[in-house]
Amino acid sequence: MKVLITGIDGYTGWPLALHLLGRGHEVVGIDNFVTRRRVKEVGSWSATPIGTFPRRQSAVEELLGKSIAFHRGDVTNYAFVHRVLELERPDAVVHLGEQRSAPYSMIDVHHAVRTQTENISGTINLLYAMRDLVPESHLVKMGTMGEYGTPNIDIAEGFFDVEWRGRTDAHLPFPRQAGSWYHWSKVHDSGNVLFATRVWGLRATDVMQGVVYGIRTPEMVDDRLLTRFDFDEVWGTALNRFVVEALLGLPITPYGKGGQTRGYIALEDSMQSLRLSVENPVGRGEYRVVNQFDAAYSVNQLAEITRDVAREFSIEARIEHVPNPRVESEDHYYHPLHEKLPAMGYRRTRELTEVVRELFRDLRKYRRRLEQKRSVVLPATDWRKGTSRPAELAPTPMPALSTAPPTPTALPEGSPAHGP
Ligand code: USQ
Repeated sequence: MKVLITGIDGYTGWPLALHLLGRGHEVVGIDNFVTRRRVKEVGSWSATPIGTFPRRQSAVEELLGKSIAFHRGDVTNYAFVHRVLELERPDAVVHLGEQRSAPYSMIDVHHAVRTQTENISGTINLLYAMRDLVPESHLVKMGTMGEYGTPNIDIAEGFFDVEWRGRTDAHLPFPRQAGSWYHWSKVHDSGNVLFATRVWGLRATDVMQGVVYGIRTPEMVDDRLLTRFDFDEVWGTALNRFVVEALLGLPITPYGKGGQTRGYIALEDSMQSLRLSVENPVGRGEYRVVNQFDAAYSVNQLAEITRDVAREFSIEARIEHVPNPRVESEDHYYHPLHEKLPAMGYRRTRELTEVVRELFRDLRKYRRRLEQKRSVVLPATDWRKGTSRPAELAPTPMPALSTAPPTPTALPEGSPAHGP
């Protein structure tokens, strides 16, 4: 299959490209390198020193004997999206090219508006271009388990049957109660994708993914093939950050009581899941929701596992509950269903503790890079205040939504030279 990945330069986009190539698929990518710039904006960088995109492409050619076609550009630019789809005519589009950080969206009004404008308009652009150019193609859209929030009942896999005031309705969307402007942007996307499948008969899978952890997949046979790894308070996620905190001698930081429970999945198994959704497309007009995670853990459990594994590496890590910068339940019921991926053949391959060991082993190598950014690890972005360290997080102007003619899609030699 020919698969277009938007956001191919990112934490999951890059390993997905390697994984699909390894399974014999043809891969085309889009990225505008905005995550590289925004991680810099908060004063951080990837723990792994990832190369420029042309270097990544060369490494794939040299080490794997495969090639990745690439178009540098922004999915919020409709002309660009239209041009790429017209040229490439993919069988599937995996849409990962969105602003993915909840804390980033909560920094201030500019970051909130930017998150929702970019995420929602990028998805609508893709939907229109797919309708007009590749109506048979299958959209695999990255959503989030965070769309559902933490209700006091089991969480359905997208839809459920409801009985109310003596009447029943089958297959109503399960209620969404997101916890950040970012998570709400995914809720709005879900409604828009569902609508497009109904009115235009598009095919779509909406992936409700839990928190992803880990640093490597089997295709990363050389350091030049590693993916980015974020650990700062804005771009890093819970378990990955806990390992970095332990390595740096900082306290491991469950927010508040630490009973916040989420679904988690290892990077490698996230790749397996996305591939299965791509390889098992839905029919025309069908909108499938997949809950993509392996098991639920509270942040207290993750903190304890990290502390215990740290001991194996002779590190005495300390767990310190810090005031919760977010507004969220810290002690709640959590039982989401996840039955569709196993029905497609999904099998968990990575145990969490084993991946935590791998994180300690791999990250020791990048300790100096972590040390240099230790000041941005501890929490700072506060959900209630909607602001943070102003000097470092000054909002940059909103980019105008482009109506310009198609931009050149070829990557000029050496142009995306942003460092990690
Ligand atoms: N948390 C801590 N201490 C920390 C960091 C996080 O206790 O140092 C807590 C948070 O308060 C939250 C939980 O850990 O309750 C998860 O937070 P997170 O930062 O790991 O993940 P989140 O902000 O929810 O977002 C991440 C990804 C996002 C994806 C989402 C899946 O950044 O792109 O959509 O995970 S989910 O969490 O299922 O919504």
